[in-house]
Formats: sequence, C-alpha cells, structure tokens
Amino acid sequence: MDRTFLMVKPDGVQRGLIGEIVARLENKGLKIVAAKFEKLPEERVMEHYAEHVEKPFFPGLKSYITSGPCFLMVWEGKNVVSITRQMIGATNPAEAVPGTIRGDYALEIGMNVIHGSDSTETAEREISIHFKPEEISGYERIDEKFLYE
Ligand code: DAT
Ligand code: MG
Repeated sequence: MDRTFLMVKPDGVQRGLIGEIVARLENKGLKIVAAKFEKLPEERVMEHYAEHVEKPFFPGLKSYITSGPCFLMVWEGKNVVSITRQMIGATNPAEAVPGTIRGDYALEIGMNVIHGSDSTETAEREISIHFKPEEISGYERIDEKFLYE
C-alpha cells in the first residue's frame, strides 16, 4: 500500500488545526500509521528541505519551521500521495482552492499550515528521514471492505 509523509507545521499546531486536519484525512478513508509531536532539529530541516536550501526563501522557511513543535505523520492508502497533495492544495494559500486545507486555513505562502510529500519517491525519502521503521505500525481499518473495491 502507498504511504506518504504529512506534517502539520508550527502555525497549524499553534492555531489548533491538528484535529481538523487529521479528521479530514481519516474521513477520506486514509489510514494513519505513525505520528509524533516534536520540534524539528536544524539538521533534520536541512535534510528534509535539501532541494530548497539554496533558495532565497530558505532562511525564513527554516526559522518558521523550527519556531515551534510540528505534528509529523505517516499515512497509508491507495494513491495516498496524489490524494493528499490535492487535499492540501497549492503551495501558495492565495492560490489554493476552497475545500483544500491551505485554501480553507491559510493566507500566505510562508505559513501554509501543512507539508505533504510530492511523489512516492519523495515520500519514501521523507518517511525515512523522520521515522524509524519500528515507529510505523500497520493495521487494518474495520471499514476497509467498504473503502476498497
Ligand atoms: P510544497 O510545500 O507545496 O511542496 P515546495 O516544496 O515548493 O512547496 O516548498 C516548500 C515550502 O517552502 C512551501 O510549503 C513554502 C515554502 N516556499 C516555497 N516557495 C516559496 C516562496 N517563493 N517564498 C516563500 N516561501 C516559499
Ligand atoms: Mg514540496
């Protein structure tokens, strides 16, 4: 089954949006298989955002993402990467359509509430950066026979 890495960023935590975000994903039929609450150490931020470290916005991104605790999760489900990217919405909340998490809960690109892996390869990489294999617990949801044909 496909897996992805999702993370409620410090603004989402401070604004009390963890429950709302988790509820949306659970209601969709996706399955949470790992979660933890932590303030990201700087080295892990560099690794997680390796593709962005040279970009002009990186210093701001780094101080924002380390400004408080994040809620880190692994989610599982068929096509989970593309489904969650759609549920999250465009990177810039000003362009994210209503109904998406960023479209409903954020205004500006520098504080866009949630991170989600953008491909299955990225997901695998990000999961391994943030979680040890033993921190991930597979199980069956009792409604799976009404979610999967
Ligand atoms: P996404 O989070 O949608 O995958 P991304 O990987 O391109 O977007 O960028 C990572 C984060 O960096 C993004 O959530 C917000 C920030 N960011 C991206 N582009 C930015 C920009 N032009 N100015 C400020 N912050 C930016
Ligand atoms: Mg990205």
